[in-house]
Amino acid sequence: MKLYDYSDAPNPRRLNIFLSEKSICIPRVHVDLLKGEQFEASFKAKSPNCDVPTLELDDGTCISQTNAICRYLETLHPEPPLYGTTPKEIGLIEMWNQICFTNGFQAVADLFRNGPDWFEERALIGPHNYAKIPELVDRGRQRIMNFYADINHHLAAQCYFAGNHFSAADITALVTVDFAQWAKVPIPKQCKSLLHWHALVSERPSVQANS
Ligand SMILES: N[C@@H](CCC(=O)N[C@@H](CS)C(=O)NCC(=O)O)C(=O)O
Repeated sequence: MKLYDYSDAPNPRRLNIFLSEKSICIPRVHVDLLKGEQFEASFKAKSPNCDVPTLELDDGTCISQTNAICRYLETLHPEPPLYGTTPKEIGLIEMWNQICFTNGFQAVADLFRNGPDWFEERALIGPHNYAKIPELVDRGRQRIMNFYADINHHLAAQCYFAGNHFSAADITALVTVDFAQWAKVPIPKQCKSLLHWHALVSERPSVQANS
């Protein structure tokens, strides 16, 4: 197997934390996103959405999309389970993973990619260019603040996103919260449960190794 990676970027970081949790080593190929290597024909043939991470299997099959790669690897390396073992855990982890990606990660991406510091015409990832919409910067910030309040409320009742065990949903949430720090939207002081959870998961060796 080969992993097409750009370790500074948040979605590759999600996968790299997952791999560290499971002690899986896969040789990496660096795709320099700042140089536009994701658009080269040879890479697009492997990753039709021109994004990383992308995993190439030994038979040449390529799988992109962080959650799809993690789920594939979870079936090969079930221990420790990061997508649950009971039907209830599996459903809850997938639910929180989706909520964190949609309400959190995409809000930060909107703020970041529609702002003045980002490349023109690259407001969305993928093979097609889209112009920025400056209004999405403020909306992104509002959505992040609402996301913080919502997950703070959720974490007041439990240690981790889907109960008593660290899971893939915690990885997506952690990377989202750290991505929001790049975008200069810190966690408000009053979100005590969220701050507590963030400190707890940030101490994990898998997170320390990919910070
Ligand atoms: N939905 C994809 C998103 C992957 C993604 O956004 N990757 C970014 C790096 S974090 C990328 O490859 N960006 C390329 C670009 O900006 O053109 C996933 O879950 O893996």
